[in-house]
Amino acid sequence: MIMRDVELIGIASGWGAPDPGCADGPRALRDAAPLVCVLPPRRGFSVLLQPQDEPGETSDLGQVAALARRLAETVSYSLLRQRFPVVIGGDHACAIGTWSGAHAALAQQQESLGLLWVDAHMDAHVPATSPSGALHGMPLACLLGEGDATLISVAGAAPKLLPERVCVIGVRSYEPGERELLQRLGVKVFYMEEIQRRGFAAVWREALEHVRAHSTVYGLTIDVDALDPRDAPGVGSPEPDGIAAVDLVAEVRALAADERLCALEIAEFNPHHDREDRTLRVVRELICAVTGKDEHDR
Ligand SMILES: [Mn+2]
Repeated sequence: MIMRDVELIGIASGWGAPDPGCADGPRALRDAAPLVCVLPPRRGFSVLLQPQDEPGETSDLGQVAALARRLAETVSYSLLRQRFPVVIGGDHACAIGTWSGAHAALAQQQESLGLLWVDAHMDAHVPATSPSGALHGMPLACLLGEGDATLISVAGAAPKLLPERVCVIGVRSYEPGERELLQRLGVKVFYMEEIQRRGFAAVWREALEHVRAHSTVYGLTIDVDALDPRDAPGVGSPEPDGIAAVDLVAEVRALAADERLCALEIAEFNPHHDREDRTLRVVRELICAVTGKDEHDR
């Protein structure tokens, strides 16, 4: 199991998404039964970052960039103290902060950062290709050094990720522009169709081996919408026919023994769309799985 202390970091922001409801994800998780696998009863997040301005006071981009800088500092500090950060979004624009911060800390230690990106979408738009302009559709492009100058330079110069160190898994909804970007850069994408054909475990193993072969340490970012909406309906952009929650939880549990896994991020949990706390339960299971413990262990 993970031997480092787990540090739970919440980011209560929906500024990157058209539906801001996932800002309430961290609080919904905190207010549910205590996460005894990670935290003593009633201890909440180590850090819960919230937007400092009211809607309308600044631009979405200003808010997202300011939060990304604070999150990057928090994650970087956590890693430099040998902790294992678990970031709970918030919309997936939080990935800009999480992995820019991880990159900054790891570069100081002469480590190279890889990333497994589990998502129904590619999150690889730049402003020119995005039909909606929503920033939660852009974090992977930003981390690869493509897009808005403010966002790509959070916590240091771009790029934070090299294309060969990244795999995207579970994709089934995207626009041509972002597909072209990932193809041009050479990022490996495992579509849902391939997962259905070969099985999740086989595809996961290949993606993991690819990321491990090209980096010294790696992170895992999970957009909850990668999962099948029957298992995880509490998201802003549901897409049918996704990954079975039980499959992903099993693979995350297997990673708990890997010292090269440096951080976990779970984004886009929107409690307002949840049904019977299904999504809440999956998020809790994923957090406990990465610690190698059960929900009820102490
Ligand atoms: Mn996403």
